Amino acid sequence: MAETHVSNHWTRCFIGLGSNLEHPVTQVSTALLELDRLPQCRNLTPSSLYRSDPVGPPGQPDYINAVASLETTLSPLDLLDALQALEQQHQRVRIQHWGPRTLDLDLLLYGDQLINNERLTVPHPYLQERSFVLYPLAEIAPQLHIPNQKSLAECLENCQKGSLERI
Ligand code: A4P
Ligand code: MG
Repeated sequence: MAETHVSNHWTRCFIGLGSNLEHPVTQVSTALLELDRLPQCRNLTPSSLYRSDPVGPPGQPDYINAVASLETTLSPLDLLDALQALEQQHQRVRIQHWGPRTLDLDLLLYGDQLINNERLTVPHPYLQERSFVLYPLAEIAPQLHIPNQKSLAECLENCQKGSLERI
C-alpha cells in the first residue's frame, strides 16, 4: 500500500471573509463556524465583523468582512481547495470579477511563505491596501509580520479607514 504523507507541522494562516448577498452577516458567521470545523485545522481566532462600502463595480450592496487566523497541517493548495469547497457550499456563483458574492474566502497569509503559482498568490495581492482586511487583522494580530511587505502598522498608516465600521 502506498504511504500517504501527512504533515504534522502546524502553520498559522490568515483567511479573509467577505459577503454582500443573501444575509451577509449570517454568511460570514456561518463560514467562521465552518472554518473552525475544517479537518487538520485548529485554534481558530476570529475578528469582529465589519461593514464597508463595496470596492469594485458600483451599485452592489455593502459588504460584511472579517478575518480569522487558524493553524493547519494542510498544504496551501489543500487549504485553498477547502476554502473553495466552503464557497461552493454557500452557493457562490462567479459572474463578475469583484462583483457581488454570497461568500468570498481569501487566503491572506500562510505562515511566512511567499507563494506565486497559477492558483495562488500569497500574501494576497490587495492585502496592504484594503481597510476591510487590515483593520480586522490588526484586531487579532497587531504584531503581525507580513512577508515581503511593510509592517501591519505601516500598512494601516497608509490606508484610509473610509466607510469601514465594526459591527
Ligand atoms: N487566488 C489566487 N490567490 C488567492 C488567494 N490568496 N486566496 C485565485 C484565494 N484565491 C486566490 O478568485 C479567483 C481566483 O483567485 C481563484 O480561483 C484562486 O485560484 P475568486 O474569489 O473566484 O475571484 P474574485 O473574488 O472575483 O477575485 P479576487 O481577485 O479574489 O477578488 P477579491 O480580491 O477577493 O475582491 N469590497 C468590500 N468592501 N469588501 C470585500 O470583501 N471583495 C471584493 C473581491 C471586491 N470588493 C470588496 C470585497
Ligand atoms: Mg476571492
